[in-house]
Amino acid sequence: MEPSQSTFLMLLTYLCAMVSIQIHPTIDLELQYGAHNYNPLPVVIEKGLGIHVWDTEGRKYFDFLAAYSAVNQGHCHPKIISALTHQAQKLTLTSRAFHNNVLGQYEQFITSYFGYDKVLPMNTGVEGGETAIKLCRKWGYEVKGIPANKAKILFAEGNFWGRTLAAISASTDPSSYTNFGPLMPGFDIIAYNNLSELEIALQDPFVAGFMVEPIQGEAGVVVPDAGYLKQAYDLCKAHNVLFIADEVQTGLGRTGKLLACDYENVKPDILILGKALGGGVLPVSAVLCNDEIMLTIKPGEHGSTFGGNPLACKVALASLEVIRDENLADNSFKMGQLFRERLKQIQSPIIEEVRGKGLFNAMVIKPFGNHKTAKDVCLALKENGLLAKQTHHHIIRFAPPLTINRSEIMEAADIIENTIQSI
Ligand code: IF1
Repeated sequence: MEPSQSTFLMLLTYLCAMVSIQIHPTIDLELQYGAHNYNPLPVVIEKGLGIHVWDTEGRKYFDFLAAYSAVNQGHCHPKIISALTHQAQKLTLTSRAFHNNVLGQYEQFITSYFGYDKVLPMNTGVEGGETAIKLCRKWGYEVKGIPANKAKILFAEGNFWGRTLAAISASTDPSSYTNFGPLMPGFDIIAYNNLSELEIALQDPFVAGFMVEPIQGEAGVVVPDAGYLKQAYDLCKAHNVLFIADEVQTGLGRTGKLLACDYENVKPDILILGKALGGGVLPVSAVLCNDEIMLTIKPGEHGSTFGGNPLACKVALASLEVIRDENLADNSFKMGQLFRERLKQIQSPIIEEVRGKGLFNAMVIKPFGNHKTAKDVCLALKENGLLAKQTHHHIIRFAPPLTINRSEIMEAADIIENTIQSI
């Protein structure tokens, strides 16, 4: 976004706040009393169930963002809500100072489900990323033998894994890191989907890990070439470097497989999960790896107040059982195929590309009218009963809950076509 545009937007926001224009009482309160760290679509949601949400006026929408893939199981899934409410009336938080009767059962389930020796439970996705980096560095020093404080971790251009100082230190998006410095050292950037750049970077013996999204989400659902993940993994193994998969957004069925890495039978050395692990009701993240890496962290060297709390564990168990028992990955694959085929039939001069895997899709929009962008399409979609969010001005992400069925996905595609044609 140009500085002048952002200044104008800020001015407009403050003007609304100052004169308290009644856009909507709730929006007004947010403008007046909340940080202005988001610029949401002008819709106030009051209720969610399955693939739909309703605003305060009772209007119904298809939710095609699913809270950035944190609601893969659909809003307020009965099994997940039941797990939440039952546990909430029994025990919610003990901290890790004491054991609780749920954590071990959850850890056994999730490590067996994904095939790893151990799991380190955290809360948000970015804490999962931070945890993975700490494990990778520790392993780099204590197992690989990298000299103290010399470890490097590679990231791909266009990566996004959260908002902490470490996450923005890896970012290549100025809006993520400008004026938040000094940034964290030891992070090197290579082009995404570029094996020769990776091979060159891996010549450095101080590289401990390569952390990468199997499909880049925030960058605009950027799908790498077939074979990239497997060849990147093999290159990392050839140089004794850990392959770290950030599946916070692509995992848990979103791309049509349980994990996006499954498309190439890649088993990451460190797997990061988040978002839908909490079933859309609680922040739950997890870092999975085998003992050689996980046991480099000793008691007292990492953790968090809420990490592994019994309420989150019960919710995560239910969230994973729903994904397994309702075959959500398979449904994501089939509905995604249908959806992309349907969108590709839309004849419009403003559509540049439709891409994705499973129900993780994006439409690239050419600027149209007098500098109208993807945001204007999203505003029009909202008026027609479908909520989606643009990323980087010209890309619309379409990512509904994975429970969507054939008639619903076709109805949603009709809304998208009618909206595009009406613009
Ligand atoms: C916001 C974006 C998506 C992620 C990947 C880790 C995290 C995320 C691949 C951190 C989080 C969220 C952040 C959220 C919006 C959303 C987002 F637009 F910001 F970039 F999905 F693409 N790895 N992504 O996508 O997980 O700490 O947020 O639980 O900041 O508004 P988190």
